[in-house]
Amino acid sequence: MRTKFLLVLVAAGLGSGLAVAEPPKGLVRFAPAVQPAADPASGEKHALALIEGKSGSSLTGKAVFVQRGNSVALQITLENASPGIHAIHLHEKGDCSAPDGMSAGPHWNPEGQAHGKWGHSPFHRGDIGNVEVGQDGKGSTSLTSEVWSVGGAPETDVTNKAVVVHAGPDDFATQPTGNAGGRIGCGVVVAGK
Ligand SMILES: [Cu+2]
Ligand SMILES: [Zn+2]
Repeated sequence: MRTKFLLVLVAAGLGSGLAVAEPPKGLVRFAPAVQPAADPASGEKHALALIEGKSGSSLTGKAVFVQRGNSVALQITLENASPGIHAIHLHEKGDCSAPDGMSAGPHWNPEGQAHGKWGHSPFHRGDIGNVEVGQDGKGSTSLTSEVWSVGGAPETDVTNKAVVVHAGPDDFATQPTGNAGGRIGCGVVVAGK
């Protein structure tokens, strides 16, 4: 009888212990859902390219894509780059394996247009433009596009493309490259990060 009474007490104690422990667990699980990589509640879709140095450059950087509705916002930040003006494009192959970045192929151009300057037709869908890198090796640029998607129709989808940084500036005229020189940085655009 006494043993049974103790067991009941122990069971009740365990029960209340669990009851106390459970809510914090639930909160811990719930909290990260407020800002996940891809948020189904807000409809946002995210993609990320981590840019690594190519052709002997020690450049690092990242490109963050966020789709809200029909608009994709891109933010690119570079570090450890050589000071000056550098062209940046989306190239059609999500392959940065080659030491010179050539594995990324040509500019992403699903509409078969001429190379040019973003927003001034004609231009490639991958013609992001130029970024200025300061004496501190840092540079950044941003762009909002209505003709891109994150994971949408193939002719709009930025994922599995490559963000390529060039040694020189894009002249927005020379076909089909903008005469931007070698490839000093490359990063594959990956969805959901
Ligand atoms: Cu390029
Ligand atoms: Zn182009």
